[in-house]
Amino acid sequence: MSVHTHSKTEQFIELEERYNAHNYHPLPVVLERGSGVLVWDIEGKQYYDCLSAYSAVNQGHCHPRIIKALTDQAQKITLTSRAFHNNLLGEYAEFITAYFGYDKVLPMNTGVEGGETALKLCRKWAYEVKGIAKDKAKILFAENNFWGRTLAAVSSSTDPTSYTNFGPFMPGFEVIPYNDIEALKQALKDPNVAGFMAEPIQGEAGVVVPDEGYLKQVSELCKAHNVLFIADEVQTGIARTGKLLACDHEGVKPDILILGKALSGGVLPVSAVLCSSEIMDTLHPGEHGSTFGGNPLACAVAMEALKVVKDENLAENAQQMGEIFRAGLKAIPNSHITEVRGKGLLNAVVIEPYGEGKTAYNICLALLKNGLLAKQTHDHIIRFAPPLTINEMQVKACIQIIEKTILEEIGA
Ligand code: IF1
Repeated sequence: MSVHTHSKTEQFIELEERYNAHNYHPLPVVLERGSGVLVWDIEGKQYYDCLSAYSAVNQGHCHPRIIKALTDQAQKITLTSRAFHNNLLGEYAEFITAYFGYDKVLPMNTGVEGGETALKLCRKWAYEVKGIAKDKAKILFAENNFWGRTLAAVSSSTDPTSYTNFGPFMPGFEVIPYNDIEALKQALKDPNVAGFMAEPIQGEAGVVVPDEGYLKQVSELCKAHNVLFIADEVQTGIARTGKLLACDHEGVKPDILILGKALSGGVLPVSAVLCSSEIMDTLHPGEHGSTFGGNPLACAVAMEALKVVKDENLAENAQQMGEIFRAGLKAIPNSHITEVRGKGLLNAVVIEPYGEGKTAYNICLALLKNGLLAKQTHDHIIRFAPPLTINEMQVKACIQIIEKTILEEIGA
Protein backbone atom coordinates (compact mmCIF):
# COMPACT_ATOMS: atom_id res chain seq x y z
CA MET A 1 0.00 0.00 0.00
CA SER A 2 1.36 3.44 -0.95
CA VAL A 3 2.20 5.83 1.85
CA HIS A 4 0.77 8.75 -0.11
CA THR A 5 -2.71 7.49 -0.84
CA HIS A 6 -5.35 6.16 1.44
CA SER A 7 -7.01 2.90 0.56
CA LYS A 8 -10.62 2.96 -0.56
CA THR A 9 -11.55 1.45 2.79
CA GLU A 10 -9.76 4.20 4.69
CA GLN A 11 -11.50 6.87 2.62
CA PHE A 12 -14.94 5.47 3.38
CA ILE A 13 -14.15 5.23 7.06
CA GLU A 14 -12.78 8.78 7.18
CA LEU A 15 -15.91 10.13 5.53
CA GLU A 16 -18.13 8.33 8.02
CA GLU A 17 -16.09 9.47 10.99
CA ARG A 18 -16.12 13.04 9.81
CA TYR A 19 -19.88 13.41 9.49
CA ASN A 20 -21.45 10.58 11.47
CA ALA A 21 -21.87 10.42 15.23
CA HIS A 22 -19.13 8.44 16.97
CA ASN A 23 -21.53 6.16 18.82
CA TYR A 24 -19.85 2.96 17.57
CA HIS A 25 -16.39 1.51 17.18
CA PRO A 26 -16.75 -0.78 14.17
CA LEU A 27 -14.12 -3.11 12.78
CA PRO A 28 -12.28 -1.45 9.87
CA VAL A 29 -14.15 -3.10 7.02
CA VAL A 30 -16.60 -1.49 4.62
CA LEU A 31 -19.22 -3.93 3.38
CA GLU A 32 -21.19 -3.46 0.20
CA ARG A 33 -22.75 -6.81 -0.69
CA GLY A 34 -24.09 -9.94 0.97
CA SER A 35 -25.52 -13.29 -0.04
CA GLY A 36 -26.40 -16.09 2.36
CA VAL A 37 -23.59 -16.52 4.87
CA LEU A 38 -21.12 -14.44 2.85
CA VAL A 39 -20.47 -10.72 2.59
CA TRP A 40 -18.04 -8.71 0.45
CA ASP A 41 -16.25 -5.46 1.19
CA ILE A 42 -15.65 -2.57 -1.20
CA GLU A 43 -12.26 -3.99 -2.16
CA GLY A 44 -13.95 -7.21 -3.29
CA LYS A 45 -12.73 -9.33 -0.38
CA GLN A 46 -15.07 -12.09 0.78
CA TYR A 47 -15.93 -12.93 4.39
CA TYR A 48 -17.96 -15.44 6.35
CA ASP A 49 -20.42 -13.40 8.40
CA CYS A 50 -20.39 -14.75 11.94
CA LEU A 51 -22.41 -11.89 13.40
CA SER A 52 -25.44 -11.82 11.11
CA ALA A 53 -26.12 -8.20 12.03
CA TYR A 54 -26.59 -9.28 15.66
CA SER A 55 -28.88 -12.15 14.61
CA ALA A 56 -31.09 -10.05 12.35
CA VAL A 57 -30.11 -11.90 9.18
CA ASN A 58 -30.86 -15.41 10.43
CA GLN A 59 -32.27 -16.27 6.99
CA GLY A 60 -29.02 -15.21 5.31
CA HIS A 61 -28.15 -11.98 3.52
CA CYS A 62 -30.54 -10.89 0.79
CA HIS A 63 -32.62 -14.06 0.88
CA PRO A 64 -34.21 -14.17 -2.61
CA ARG A 65 -37.71 -14.94 -1.32
CA ILE A 66 -37.62 -12.15 1.28
CA ILE A 67 -36.18 -9.64 -1.20
CA LYS A 68 -38.89 -10.61 -3.69
CA ALA A 69 -41.58 -10.04 -1.05
CA LEU A 70 -39.98 -6.66 -0.36
CA THR A 71 -39.73 -5.50 -3.97
CA ASP A 72 -43.16 -6.85 -4.98
CA GLN A 73 -44.84 -5.06 -2.09
CA ALA A 74 -42.72 -1.92 -2.55
CA GLN A 75 -44.29 -1.47 -5.97
CA LYS A 76 -47.82 -1.58 -4.59
CA ILE A 77 -47.84 0.43 -1.38
CA THR A 78 -45.32 0.78 1.46
CA LEU A 79 -46.93 2.85 4.17
CA THR A 80 -50.47 3.91 4.94
CA SER A 81 -50.06 4.84 8.61
CA ARG A 82 -52.58 3.44 11.04
CA ALA A 83 -54.98 6.28 10.31
CA PHE A 84 -56.30 3.89 7.65
CA HIS A 85 -56.45 0.14 7.32
CA ASN A 86 -54.11 -1.62 4.92
CA ASN A 87 -54.84 -4.90 3.18
CA LEU A 88 -51.98 -6.83 4.80
CA LEU A 89 -52.14 -6.02 8.51
CA GLY A 90 -55.04 -8.36 9.26
CA GLU A 91 -53.49 -11.20 7.30
CA TYR A 92 -50.14 -10.62 9.01
CA ALA A 93 -51.70 -10.46 12.49
CA GLU A 94 -53.56 -13.72 11.89
CA PHE A 95 -50.40 -15.31 10.50
CA ILE A 96 -47.98 -14.29 13.25
CA THR A 97 -50.34 -15.03 16.15
CA ALA A 98 -50.99 -18.53 14.78
CA TYR A 99 -47.28 -18.99 14.11
CA PHE A 100 -46.30 -18.28 17.72
CA GLY A 101 -49.52 -19.34 19.46
CA TYR A 102 -50.77 -16.04 20.91
CA ASP A 103 -54.16 -14.27 20.80
CA LYS A 104 -52.92 -10.90 19.61
CA VAL A 105 -49.97 -8.97 18.22
CA LEU A 106 -48.89 -5.34 18.43
CA PRO A 107 -46.58 -4.45 15.53
CA MET A 108 -43.68 -2.05 16.06
CA ASN A 109 -40.37 -1.45 14.30
CA THR A 110 -37.22 -1.77 16.35
CA GLY A 111 -36.49 -4.23 19.12
CA VAL A 112 -36.29 -1.55 21.76
CA GLU A 113 -39.75 -0.29 20.79
CA GLY A 114 -40.95 -3.85 21.29
CA GLY A 115 -39.50 -3.73 24.80
CA GLU A 116 -41.10 -0.35 25.53
CA THR A 117 -44.43 -1.68 24.25
CA ALA A 118 -44.20 -4.79 26.44
CA LEU A 119 -43.51 -2.66 29.51
CA LYS A 120 -46.42 -0.31 28.81
CA LEU A 121 -48.69 -3.32 28.36
CA CYS A 122 -47.40 -4.79 31.60
CA ARG A 123 -48.08 -1.60 33.54
CA LYS A 124 -51.54 -1.14 32.00
CA TRP A 125 -52.43 -4.75 32.85
CA ALA A 126 -51.08 -4.29 36.37
CA TYR A 127 -53.39 -1.32 37.05
CA GLU A 128 -56.48 -2.44 35.18
CA VAL A 129 -56.46 -6.21 35.64
CA LYS A 130 -54.18 -7.11 38.52
CA GLY A 131 -55.34 -4.09 40.55
CA ILE A 132 -52.06 -2.51 41.62
CA ALA A 133 -52.50 1.02 43.06
CA LYS A 134 -51.79 3.98 40.76
CA ASP A 135 -48.10 4.45 39.90
CA LYS A 136 -46.99 1.63 42.22
CA ALA A 137 -46.29 -1.03 39.62
CA LYS A 138 -42.79 -2.44 39.68
CA ILE A 139 -41.03 -4.27 36.90
CA LEU A 140 -38.09 -6.57 37.52
CA PHE A 141 -35.10 -6.92 35.19
CA ALA A 142 -32.07 -9.15 35.22
CA GLU A 143 -28.59 -7.89 35.89
CA ASN A 144 -26.56 -7.38 32.67
CA ASN A 145 -29.73 -7.18 30.61
CA PHE A 146 -29.59 -5.48 27.24
CA TRP A 147 -32.71 -4.45 25.40
CA GLY A 148 -31.75 -1.28 23.58
CA ARG A 149 -30.83 2.38 23.95
CA THR A 150 -33.98 4.31 24.89
CA LEU A 151 -34.24 6.07 28.23
CA ALA A 152 -36.34 3.23 29.67
CA ALA A 153 -33.87 0.65 28.40
CA VAL A 154 -30.86 2.41 29.87
CA SER A 155 -32.84 2.92 33.09
CA SER A 156 -32.84 -0.83 33.60
CA SER A 157 -29.23 -1.26 32.48
CA THR A 158 -26.42 -2.25 34.82
CA ASP A 159 -23.74 -1.33 32.27
CA PRO A 160 -22.22 2.08 33.11
CA THR A 161 -21.36 2.72 29.44
CA SER A 162 -25.05 2.43 28.62
CA TYR A 163 -26.48 4.58 31.40
CA THR A 164 -23.85 7.09 32.59
CA ASN A 165 -24.99 10.72 32.19
CA PHE A 166 -28.37 9.79 30.75
CA GLY A 167 -30.28 10.22 34.01
CA PRO A 168 -32.65 10.85 35.61
CA PHE A 169 -33.93 7.36 35.12
CA MET A 170 -37.30 5.66 34.91
CA PRO A 171 -38.77 4.82 38.31
CA GLY A 172 -40.51 1.55 39.07
CA PHE A 173 -37.69 -0.65 37.85
CA GLU A 174 -35.70 -3.11 39.97
CA VAL A 175 -32.76 -5.25 38.92
CA ILE A 176 -32.15 -8.74 40.28
CA PRO A 177 -29.31 -11.18 39.51
CA TYR A 178 -29.81 -13.35 36.39
CA ASN A 179 -30.06 -17.12 36.71
CA ASP A 180 -30.86 -16.77 40.41
CA ILE A 181 -34.20 -18.26 41.43
CA GLU A 182 -33.79 -17.31 45.09
CA ALA A 183 -33.36 -13.64 44.13
CA LEU A 184 -36.52 -13.79 42.06
CA LYS A 185 -38.45 -15.44 44.91
CA GLN A 186 -37.31 -12.67 47.23
CA ALA A 187 -38.28 -9.92 44.78
CA LEU A 188 -41.69 -11.48 44.15
CA LYS A 189 -42.61 -10.99 47.80
CA ASP A 190 -43.49 -7.41 46.90
CA PRO A 191 -47.16 -7.47 45.83
CA ASN A 192 -46.59 -4.48 43.54
CA VAL A 193 -44.43 -6.49 41.17
CA ALA A 194 -46.20 -6.56 37.80
CA GLY A 195 -43.65 -8.24 35.55
CA PHE A 196 -40.22 -9.75 35.09
CA MET A 197 -38.49 -9.03 31.80
CA ALA A 198 -35.53 -11.17 30.76
CA GLU A 199 -33.65 -12.63 27.82
CA PRO A 200 -33.75 -16.46 27.76
CA ILE A 201 -30.04 -16.27 26.90
CA GLN A 202 -28.32 -12.97 27.60
CA GLY A 203 -26.74 -11.71 24.38
CA GLU A 204 -24.77 -8.57 25.13
CA ALA A 205 -23.82 -9.95 28.53
CA GLY A 206 -21.70 -12.44 26.56
CA VAL A 207 -24.05 -15.25 25.49
CA VAL A 208 -24.88 -16.20 29.06
CA VAL A 209 -26.92 -19.42 29.09
CA PRO A 210 -28.86 -19.87 32.34
CA ASP A 211 -28.97 -23.21 34.17
CA GLU A 212 -31.34 -25.79 32.80
CA GLY A 213 -34.71 -25.34 34.46
CA TYR A 214 -34.24 -21.65 35.23
CA LEU A 215 -36.75 -20.39 32.68
CA LYS A 216 -39.26 -23.05 33.70
CA GLN A 217 -39.00 -21.98 37.33
CA VAL A 218 -39.19 -18.31 36.38
CA SER A 219 -42.37 -18.97 34.45
CA GLU A 220 -43.94 -21.00 37.27
CA LEU A 221 -43.00 -18.50 39.97
CA CYS A 222 -44.37 -15.60 37.93
CA LYS A 223 -47.61 -17.50 37.36
CA ALA A 224 -47.93 -18.29 41.07
CA HIS A 225 -47.53 -14.57 41.93
CA ASN A 226 -49.75 -13.25 39.13
CA VAL A 227 -46.72 -11.55 37.61
CA LEU A 228 -46.14 -11.38 33.86
CA PHE A 229 -43.07 -13.11 32.47
CA ILE A 230 -41.89 -10.93 29.60
CA ALA A 231 -39.42 -12.71 27.34
CA ASP A 232 -37.10 -10.57 25.27
CA GLU A 233 -36.49 -12.92 22.35
CA VAL A 234 -35.36 -10.12 20.05
CA GLN A 235 -31.99 -11.81 19.67
CA THR A 236 -32.70 -15.42 20.71
CA GLY A 237 -35.98 -15.84 18.81
CA ILE A 238 -36.70 -16.92 15.23
CA ALA A 239 -34.69 -20.17 15.33
CA ARG A 240 -31.35 -18.67 16.43
CA THR A 241 -30.82 -21.08 19.36
CA GLY A 242 -32.04 -24.25 17.62
CA LYS A 243 -35.74 -23.88 18.45
CA LEU A 244 -38.20 -21.35 17.11
CA LEU A 245 -37.94 -19.57 20.47
CA ALA A 246 -35.24 -20.06 23.11
CA CYS A 247 -38.07 -20.50 25.66
CA ASP A 248 -39.15 -23.60 23.70
CA HIS A 249 -36.09 -25.45 25.02
CA GLU A 250 -37.87 -25.56 28.38
CA GLY A 251 -41.45 -25.66 27.15
CA VAL A 252 -42.06 -22.19 28.57
CA LYS A 253 -44.67 -19.83 27.13
CA PRO A 254 -43.98 -16.22 28.13
CA ASP A 255 -46.97 -14.02 28.99
CA ILE A 256 -45.53 -11.34 26.74
CA LEU A 257 -43.16 -12.20 23.89
CA ILE A 258 -40.98 -9.58 22.20
CA LEU A 259 -39.57 -10.28 18.74
CA GLY A 260 -37.47 -8.16 16.39
CA LYS A 261 -34.34 -8.47 14.30
CA ALA A 262 -34.82 -11.66 12.20
CA LEU A 263 -38.58 -11.10 12.06
CA SER A 264 -37.74 -9.23 8.85
CA GLY A 265 -34.72 -11.32 7.89
CA GLY A 266 -32.71 -8.16 8.45
CA VAL A 267 -34.38 -6.36 5.57
CA LEU A 268 -36.03 -3.54 7.49
CA PRO A 269 -36.85 -2.87 11.15
CA VAL A 270 -39.82 -5.01 12.16
CA SER A 271 -40.65 -5.92 15.75
CA ALA A 272 -43.69 -7.43 17.40
CA VAL A 273 -45.17 -7.93 20.82
CA LEU A 274 -47.39 -10.95 21.32
CA CYS A 275 -49.65 -11.75 24.27
CA SER A 276 -53.13 -12.83 25.35
CA SER A 277 -56.26 -10.78 24.71
CA GLU A 278 -56.50 -10.22 28.46
CA ILE A 279 -53.29 -8.23 28.33
CA MET A 280 -53.53 -6.70 24.84
CA ASP A 281 -57.12 -5.54 25.22
CA THR A 282 -56.11 -3.16 28.00
CA LEU A 283 -54.85 -0.89 25.17
CA HIS A 284 -57.33 1.45 23.49
CA PRO A 285 -57.06 3.86 20.55
CA GLY A 286 -54.54 6.61 21.13
CA GLU A 287 -52.74 4.90 23.99
CA HIS A 288 -49.86 3.47 21.96
CA GLY A 289 -48.59 3.23 18.41
CA SER A 290 -46.10 4.27 15.77
CA THR A 291 -46.23 5.75 12.26
CA PHE A 292 -44.49 2.74 10.76
CA GLY A 293 -45.74 -0.13 12.95
CA GLY A 294 -47.79 -2.62 10.92
CA ASN A 295 -46.95 -1.03 7.58
CA PRO A 296 -47.74 -3.21 4.55
CA LEU A 297 -44.11 -3.48 3.49
CA ALA A 298 -43.15 -4.81 6.92
CA CYS A 299 -46.14 -7.18 6.97
CA ALA A 300 -45.23 -8.67 3.58
CA VAL A 301 -41.56 -9.03 4.47
CA ALA A 302 -42.17 -10.49 7.94
CA MET A 303 -44.62 -13.12 6.67
CA GLU A 304 -42.13 -14.26 4.04
CA ALA A 305 -39.22 -14.17 6.53
CA LEU A 306 -41.16 -16.42 8.92
CA LYS A 307 -42.21 -18.77 6.13
CA VAL A 308 -38.56 -19.14 5.10
CA VAL A 309 -37.68 -20.15 8.67
CA LYS A 310 -40.17 -23.04 8.52
CA ASP A 311 -39.68 -24.01 4.86
CA GLU A 312 -35.91 -24.22 5.25
CA ASN A 313 -36.02 -25.91 8.68
CA LEU A 314 -33.75 -23.24 10.07
CA ALA A 315 -34.35 -24.16 13.72
CA GLU A 316 -33.30 -27.74 13.06
CA ASN A 317 -30.31 -26.61 11.03
CA ALA A 318 -29.27 -24.16 13.75
CA GLN A 319 -29.46 -26.99 16.29
CA GLN A 320 -27.34 -29.35 14.16
CA MET A 321 -24.83 -26.82 12.86
CA GLY A 322 -24.55 -25.37 16.37
CA GLU A 323 -23.39 -28.74 17.71
CA ILE A 324 -20.72 -28.94 15.00
CA PHE A 325 -19.70 -25.32 15.51
CA ARG A 326 -19.24 -25.69 19.28
CA ALA A 327 -17.45 -29.05 18.90
CA GLY A 328 -15.09 -27.36 16.43
CA LEU A 329 -14.45 -24.44 18.77
CA LYS A 330 -13.83 -26.79 21.70
CA ALA A 331 -11.34 -28.81 19.67
CA ILE A 332 -9.10 -25.78 19.03
CA PRO A 333 -5.94 -26.47 21.00
CA ASN A 334 -5.34 -23.28 22.95
CA SER A 335 -4.76 -22.72 26.63
CA HIS A 336 -6.18 -19.17 26.52
CA ILE A 337 -9.66 -20.34 25.51
CA THR A 338 -11.32 -20.86 28.85
CA GLU A 339 -14.89 -21.54 27.77
CA VAL A 340 -17.04 -22.29 24.75
CA ARG A 341 -20.74 -21.79 25.34
CA GLY A 342 -24.03 -21.20 23.60
CA LYS A 343 -27.07 -22.83 22.09
CA GLY A 344 -27.85 -23.49 18.47
CA LEU A 345 -25.98 -20.90 16.43
CA LEU A 346 -25.66 -18.33 19.22
CA ASN A 347 -22.22 -19.13 20.57
CA ALA A 348 -19.27 -17.50 22.26
CA VAL A 349 -15.70 -18.26 23.21
CA VAL A 350 -14.12 -16.76 26.28
CA ILE A 351 -10.46 -15.89 25.73
CA GLU A 352 -8.38 -14.86 28.70
CA PRO A 353 -5.85 -12.02 28.26
CA TYR A 354 -3.00 -13.25 26.06
CA GLY A 355 -0.58 -10.42 25.53
CA GLU A 356 0.15 -6.84 26.40
CA GLY A 357 -3.01 -4.79 26.02
CA LYS A 358 -4.51 -7.42 23.72
CA THR A 359 -8.20 -8.11 23.89
CA ALA A 360 -10.79 -10.05 21.93
CA TYR A 361 -10.91 -7.00 19.64
CA ASN A 362 -7.42 -7.88 18.36
CA ILE A 363 -8.58 -11.39 17.58
CA CYS A 364 -11.56 -9.98 15.69
CA LEU A 365 -9.11 -7.85 13.66
CA ALA A 366 -7.08 -10.96 12.86
CA LEU A 367 -10.24 -12.89 11.95
CA LEU A 368 -11.18 -10.05 9.61
CA LYS A 369 -7.81 -10.34 7.90
CA ASN A 370 -8.43 -14.07 7.46
CA GLY A 371 -11.91 -13.62 5.98
CA LEU A 372 -14.31 -14.00 8.90
CA LEU A 373 -16.42 -11.32 10.60
CA ALA A 374 -17.09 -11.64 14.31
CA LYS A 375 -17.56 -9.16 17.11
CA GLN A 376 -16.25 -9.18 20.63
CA THR A 377 -18.46 -8.41 23.57
CA HIS A 378 -16.65 -7.04 26.60
CA ASP A 379 -12.90 -7.44 26.40
CA HIS A 380 -12.60 -11.18 26.36
CA ILE A 381 -15.63 -12.76 24.68
CA ILE A 382 -16.13 -13.35 20.95
CA ARG A 383 -19.58 -14.16 19.69
CA PHE A 384 -20.09 -16.47 16.71
CA ALA A 385 -23.57 -16.29 15.22
CA PRO A 386 -23.61 -17.00 11.48
CA PRO A 387 -26.82 -17.00 9.43
CA LEU A 388 -28.87 -20.13 10.16
CA THR A 389 -28.66 -21.20 6.53
CA ILE A 390 -25.02 -22.20 7.02
CA ASN A 391 -24.10 -25.74 5.96
CA GLU A 392 -21.59 -28.21 7.40
CA MET A 393 -18.88 -27.40 4.87
CA GLN A 394 -19.19 -23.71 5.68
CA VAL A 395 -19.13 -24.35 9.43
CA LYS A 396 -15.92 -26.32 8.97
CA ALA A 397 -14.43 -23.53 6.85
CA CYS A 398 -15.27 -21.04 9.62
CA ILE A 399 -13.71 -23.25 12.28
CA GLN A 400 -10.57 -23.59 10.15
CA ILE A 401 -10.26 -19.80 9.89
CA ILE A 402 -10.86 -19.37 13.63
CA GLU A 403 -8.30 -22.04 14.51
CA LYS A 404 -5.65 -20.65 12.16
CA THR A 405 -6.27 -17.11 13.44
CA ILE A 406 -6.00 -18.07 17.09
CA LEU A 407 -2.79 -19.95 16.39
CA GLU A 408 -1.31 -16.95 14.54
CA GLU A 409 -2.55 -14.36 17.01
CA ILE A 410 -2.09 -16.08 20.37
CA GLY A 411 0.01 -19.14 19.69
CA ALA A 412 -0.82 -22.51 21.24
C1 IF1 B 1 -26.59 -1.99 19.22
C2 IF1 B 1 -25.54 -6.50 21.69
C3 IF1 B 1 -26.72 -7.85 20.10
C4 IF1 B 1 -31.19 -7.13 21.97
C5 IF1 B 1 -32.17 -7.66 22.79
C6 IF1 B 1 -33.58 -5.82 22.36
C7 IF1 B 1 -32.64 -5.24 21.52
C8 IF1 B 1 -31.43 -5.89 21.34
C9 IF1 B 1 -31.95 -8.97 23.48
C10 IF1 B 1 -32.94 -3.92 20.87
C11 IF1 B 1 -30.42 -5.29 20.51
C12 IF1 B 1 -28.26 -5.09 19.76
C13 IF1 B 1 -28.35 -3.71 19.29
C14 IF1 B 1 -26.95 -3.39 18.91
C15 IF1 B 1 -26.05 -4.33 19.61
C16 IF1 B 1 -26.94 -5.47 19.88
C17 IF1 B 1 -26.44 -6.64 20.53
F1 IF1 B 1 -24.30 -6.48 21.27
F2 IF1 B 1 -25.77 -5.44 22.37
F3 IF1 B 1 -25.70 -7.56 22.45
F4 IF1 B 1 -27.64 -8.11 19.33
F5 IF1 B 1 -25.98 -8.84 20.44
N1 IF1 B 1 -33.33 -6.99 22.97
N2 IF1 B 1 -29.28 -5.77 20.33
O1 IF1 B 1 -30.01 -7.78 21.81
O2 IF1 B 1 -33.17 -4.04 19.52
O3 IF1 B 1 -33.76 -1.64 19.12
O4 IF1 B 1 -31.55 -2.48 18.39
O5 IF1 B 1 -33.63 -3.24 17.23
O6 IF1 B 1 -25.63 -1.57 18.60
O7 IF1 B 1 -27.20 -1.34 20.07
P1 IF1 B 1 -33.02 -2.78 18.53
